Amino acid sequence: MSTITDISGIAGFQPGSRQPSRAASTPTLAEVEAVYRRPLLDLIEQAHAIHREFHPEGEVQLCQLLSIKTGGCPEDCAYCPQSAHYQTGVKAEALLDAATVLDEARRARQEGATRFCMGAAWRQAKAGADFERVLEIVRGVAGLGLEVCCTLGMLNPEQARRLAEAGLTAYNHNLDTSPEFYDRIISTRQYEDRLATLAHVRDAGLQVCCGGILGLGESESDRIRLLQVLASLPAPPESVPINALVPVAGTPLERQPPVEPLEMVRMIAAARILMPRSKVRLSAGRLELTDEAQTLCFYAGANSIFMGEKLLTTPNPVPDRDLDLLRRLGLRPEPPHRHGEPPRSAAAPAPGTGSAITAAEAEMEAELARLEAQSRRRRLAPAAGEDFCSNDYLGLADHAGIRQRMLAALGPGARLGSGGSRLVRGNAAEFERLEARMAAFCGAEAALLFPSGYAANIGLLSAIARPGDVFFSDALNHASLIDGMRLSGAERRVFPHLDLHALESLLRRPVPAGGRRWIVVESLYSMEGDRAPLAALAKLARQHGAALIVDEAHATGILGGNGEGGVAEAGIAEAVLARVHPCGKAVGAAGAFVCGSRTLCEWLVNRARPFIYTTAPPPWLAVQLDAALDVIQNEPWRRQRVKALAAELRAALHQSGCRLADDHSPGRDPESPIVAVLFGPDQAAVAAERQLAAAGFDCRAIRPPTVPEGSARLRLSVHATHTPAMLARLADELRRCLPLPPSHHPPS
Ligand code: SAM
Ligand code: DTB
Ligand code: SF4
Repeated sequence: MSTITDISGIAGFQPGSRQPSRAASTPTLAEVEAVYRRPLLDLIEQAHAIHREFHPEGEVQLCQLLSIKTGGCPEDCAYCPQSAHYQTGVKAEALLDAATVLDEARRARQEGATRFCMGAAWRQAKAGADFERVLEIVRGVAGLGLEVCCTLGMLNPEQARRLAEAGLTAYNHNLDTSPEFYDRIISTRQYEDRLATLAHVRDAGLQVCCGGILGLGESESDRIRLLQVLASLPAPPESVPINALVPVAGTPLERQPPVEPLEMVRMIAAARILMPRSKVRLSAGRLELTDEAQTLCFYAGANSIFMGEKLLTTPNPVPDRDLDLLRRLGLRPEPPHRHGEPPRSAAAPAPGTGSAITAAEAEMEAELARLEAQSRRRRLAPAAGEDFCSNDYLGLADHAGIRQRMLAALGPGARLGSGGSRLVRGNAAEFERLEARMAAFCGAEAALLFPSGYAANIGLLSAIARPGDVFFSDALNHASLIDGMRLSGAERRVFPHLDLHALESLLRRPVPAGGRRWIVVESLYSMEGDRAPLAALAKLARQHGAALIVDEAHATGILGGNGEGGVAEAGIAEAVLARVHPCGKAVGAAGAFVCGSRTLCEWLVNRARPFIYTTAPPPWLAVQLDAALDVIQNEPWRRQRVKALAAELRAALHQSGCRLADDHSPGRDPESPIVAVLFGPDQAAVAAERQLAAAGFDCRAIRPPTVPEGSARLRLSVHATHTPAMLARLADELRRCLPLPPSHHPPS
């Protein structure tokens, strides 16, 4: 059995190539392994989703193969009936003449093929008359409007260039298996020889067709490794044939056991995920696959087959059977290319062969595929199901009274857009009135409205601190706080979440001369649901000459007698430099206030770049925020209900056996509207999200890097609009998502 070793120097192209030596982002062996070894149904499901995203639905490309020079090959590929080393009954023949080949190509086109692939049993493409004839054939086939692919053995750069000039679309040159297993199959050439030809093909601007064979006696690790090498080429191959060995009497592999059909499915699905744009070709070995197995291959992402009763020398299903299967599956052959139009390429051009834009996009694709492989690719999806994930805790995003106020304010003459930044033309009396109201509401001297919570946090922190200062930051602070601290150029010292001892010891350490200390926390943590000990923090800040900054993102509207937030509730307004009150959560709208002294707000007007260089929000936002503040003050039952329901849900979840993220937190609040159910592995949280979605609940899995590694969770948020019956049903459904306790596992 072969072992997996480092890939460096193998996947990269040879010195002298115009290509970069490695793709900008290539999957690690562990990542490929994680994809390959996923439970088969998950793997297929994911592959299918990617397939639908990148390829026309229901389309299968039909390719016709023709052996233009059969047998007598000096190479000793152990699977190949055409090798002169073995007695297989395949006779050595001369290169076919151009007219015969073109007749075959015409017939193939008539039968629905859009790609014509020609194979020659050569160690390397011949120089002289034979090569000139191949070029003539390529020109002729390309002239028929077909994609043209050749496989002629090794190529030098000049041959690759001339084939490209003649109109060749792609060159097939398989790596077949892992670099470690290769010498067990072929002794007359090296893996590196294959890579060198692939580099010449790419350099000539040709598409690369490169795949492998299953069933040679390789291990799963070899298959994983082959996938890694393929996905790590400087640009992914546009075409990836996956063959199952056709054992041919006389070859050393004649007695190999047949490949398990589901192994073909797994290989195809993994190739689809790792190389989303490539055509994945279900190639040799289809005669041994049932219709059902082929169906799964198509579902898992195969979108091309070889048609015709013969491949190069071995049998293949008859065309009628294939066409009948496609028809029964509702699949259709890829339509012919319009004559004279260059065949389109599904894959991004290789870096260096296209424009800077396509090269950049190819890098993005590679990185996205990597995220996909880690189950971390995010996708926008329309909202569906009962809302247990938004931050609209009080139900104000859909409040009839607020809507009425807005409709009344949006009558004739109302300005719809602000027309500029606050400092140019975008200021409005409504904003200033609203800021004064917000300041009074939360007991601050002044308030300043930013377009979003993110803008407020980065604007505030980058404007107040400078290099030489030190931020003391809770480990679970929001990304916008982290970004603001980074932008300021000040040092950042991170203390474990809510750990005041650790904070104190960091505060004791010296800061650079003239440097100031800033402590940054959230009052209610968005991904845990626990609360910062604000009074103790204020005390520490005073003792160590630090200024305290509190992000009230999830506390605004929830904490405090009137919903003014955690700082007001703790009675420490005087000890806090700035509070940030985003309005996109319980306030149900958008924008965010920074509340503090008049001096602070004036400083931000002059120095906070996200305030200065942004178009002011539309004036109607001031109306919506004003109306929402009225509701927050006048309808205290909303926050009381949220808290009571949250306590009920937590109790039910504990009873169901769920672990909550704040179970052991010193800041645990049984009434917190944020209830994070811990799953640990990403896949478990994602599976629970899907299961709940199927039951009609919209709950989202939160995965790293948003939360620490190994702590993927479902973050539930409780709303005033929920009912006890809904919560009970949710808790019940969640219980079904939990892994079985050890005593319930069947004996192994
Ligand atoms: N000399 C060319 C070369 O080696 O690239 C000739 C093409 S060769 C026939 C193309 C591919 O067909 C091989 O790389 C292998 O993947 C596949 N192949 C050859 N014999 C096979 C067999 N008996 N079963 C399955 N696939 C086979
Ligand atoms: C590929 O990967 N499979 C095709 C094509 N590329 C050239 C060839 C399959 C050949 C199977 C053995 C034979 O028929 O000789
Ligand atoms: Fe067969 Fe190609 Fe190997 Fe020759 S080089 S033996 S044709 S697979």
